Amino acid sequence: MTDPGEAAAFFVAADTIAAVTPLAAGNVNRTWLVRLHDGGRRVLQRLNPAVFPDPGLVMDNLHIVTGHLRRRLRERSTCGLEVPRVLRAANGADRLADPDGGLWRMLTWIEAGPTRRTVDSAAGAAAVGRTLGCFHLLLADLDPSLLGDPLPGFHVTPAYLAAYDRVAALTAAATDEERFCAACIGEYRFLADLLQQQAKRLRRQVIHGDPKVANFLFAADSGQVVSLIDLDTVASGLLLHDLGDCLRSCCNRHGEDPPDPARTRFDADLFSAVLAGYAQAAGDLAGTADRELLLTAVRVLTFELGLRFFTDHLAGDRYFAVDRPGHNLHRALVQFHLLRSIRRQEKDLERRCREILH
Ligand code: GN1
Ligand code: MG
Repeated sequence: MTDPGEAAAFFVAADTIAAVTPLAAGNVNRTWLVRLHDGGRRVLQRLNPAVFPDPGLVMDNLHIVTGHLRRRLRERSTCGLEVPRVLRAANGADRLADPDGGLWRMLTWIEAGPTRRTVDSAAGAAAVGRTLGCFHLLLADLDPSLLGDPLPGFHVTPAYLAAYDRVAALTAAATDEERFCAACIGEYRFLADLLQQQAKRLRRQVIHGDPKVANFLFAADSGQVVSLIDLDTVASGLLLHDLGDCLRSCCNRHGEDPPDPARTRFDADLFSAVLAGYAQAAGDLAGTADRELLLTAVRVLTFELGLRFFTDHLAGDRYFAVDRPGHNLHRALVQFHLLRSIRRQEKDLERRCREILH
């Protein structure tokens, strides 16, 4: 792999660089902060070729989406979002391919407080909801067919289930925790087809694809969200994919990697706050069928992520970066406990949903 210092020096002159240090990592790509001698900051990223089969396509999508967002933001002052800019090297190149198939790029640095992996107040949850609503509204008139598919099969839950079934047929659950996950998948596998079956009735447009809490940048000094980052998965999708994923992330106060997965709970008050914020910003973008199936989407996306983590665990941790053996199993347990917690509160959550998104 190209050294991050070398990659940084492709985009900016080597003698302007003061330091290149790793930034709070995602589960897939690697990210560095580049500090310049003049005090400037840049973001350097390497797109993981093991996950994105065509990283160039990801870059092309990024240009289309950020360009559209900037144009619409100039017209609509109610949504105050900062949009990262793709920077170019002196020779005009916006990307650097390395010999291992990875693709490097440099983006502007967006000034914000530290990354938050969880939301701890209704105000924070409402800010997340408003930002997602703004994001969807700004992209509502971008033709989805202009974007390529960065990750074929992403959010195709039945395909994840089929992949799990193939892996599980070769690797039997061996521990109590693995048996718990396998039992949850048995219990909830009916969820896999529910969004697909209704897809024709649901709103499809350009979506984010990965709107988890850590991708919302909060200002350091106010509770406001200043940006929604990590635009590698932007593509044509269902509004409910984003809403389901955002809610499963936001309403889990202990986060995706807590000490004790069994204590994971789905927080109904945060759920209400995200929905209220979303409705305030997005108005009636979500139609009748989207509103009817919203809680289903939260369950499907929670199930899907549990399934993805557990399958990766059984397959030898090939997709998600791990810190330790069993890390993906631990992450899967969290999602399955979250799913059970949603089940226990289903009636109350359905009622809240009807009241807020009438
Ligand atoms: C991955 O790379 P990161 O951390 O932004 C994953 C998402 C999952 C998320 C769970 C391309 O996101 O789908 O929801 O982990 N992204 C991809 O933390 O698979
Ligand atoms: Mg991501």
